[in-house]
Amino acid sequence: MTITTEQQTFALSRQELEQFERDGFLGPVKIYEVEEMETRWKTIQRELRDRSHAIYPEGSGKASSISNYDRHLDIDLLSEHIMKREIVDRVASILGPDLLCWRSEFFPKFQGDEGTDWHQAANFAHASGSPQIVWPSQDGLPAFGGTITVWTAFTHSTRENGCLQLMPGTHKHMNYDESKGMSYDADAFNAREKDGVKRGFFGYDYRQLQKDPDWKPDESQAFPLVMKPGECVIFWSTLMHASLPHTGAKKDYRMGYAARFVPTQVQVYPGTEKVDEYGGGITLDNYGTVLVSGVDEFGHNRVAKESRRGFPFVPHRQG
Ligand SMILES: O=C(O)CCC(=O)C(=O)O
Ligand SMILES: [Fe+2]
Repeated sequence: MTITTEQQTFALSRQELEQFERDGFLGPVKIYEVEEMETRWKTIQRELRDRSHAIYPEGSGKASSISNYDRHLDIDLLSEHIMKREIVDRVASILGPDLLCWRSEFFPKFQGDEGTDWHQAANFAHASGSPQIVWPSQDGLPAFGGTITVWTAFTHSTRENGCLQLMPGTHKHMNYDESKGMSYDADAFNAREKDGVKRGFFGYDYRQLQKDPDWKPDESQAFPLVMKPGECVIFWSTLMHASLPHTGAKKDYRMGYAARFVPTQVQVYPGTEKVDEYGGGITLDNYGTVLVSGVDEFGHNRVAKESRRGFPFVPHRQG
């Protein structure tokens, strides 16, 4: 009798990889059954309110968008989520086996909320002014950068409740310069229209970062990504992405949860102790990256071995 110990992996096929390279995204990809996601989300929602183990204190008002970062470091179901083979194996196919999760965040849209501005992010200096991820330079030139984002729909995501929009194939050229700086204006929330669509960037106007102030995103290239609860989309943060405003019913809110990954050679928050953005601030005293796969031969970053509630972060082995 032969015993097979082979474990299922979720590595991308060659065809999927080619598609990803061409389009800059892949999805929707099912991670959880709808019912399972709905059950999980109920528990997560309850646990989110308990900040006793969260690494950042609660932000007030608009700053709450920043204090909802990194709850994978204190909520077991989110710790488990960012470590899920269904996610990690796929990201490892793109970035290589040695992988860090450096950020997770919630993206809610409630009734009446504006859509998210069109944007691209390479080093995530856009709001704080300091690069949050820095790739090693290549041939003496600064590397292009970016992170792989896995955005999972925790609720239905529809045209009416503010689903994501993507522009395929736009991930290799940056239309924005993240070092330009944007001005924060809490009053601008839900107050601006851009080409007839209510949009903003959580208190900023992403158009301020345009390399060419006269340029406009070509909306004809965009398509809305409708997703069921438990489905995710995997995309380069340098892909042109946005979301529609929530024009639907009150009970039909949408909740996305983005987990962001980089290979271990990337420096996360280099030289940064405090991050000021979105009208709030966080200190990184309790922050750590999570090694979700492989080994860290670089030692650039603090790596959390377990969550704040003792969930063990045991990296997966690829291959
Ligand atoms: O969910 C949204 O509206 C925006 C998400 C986003 O920009 C991201 O995940 O990088
Ligand atoms: Fe984004």
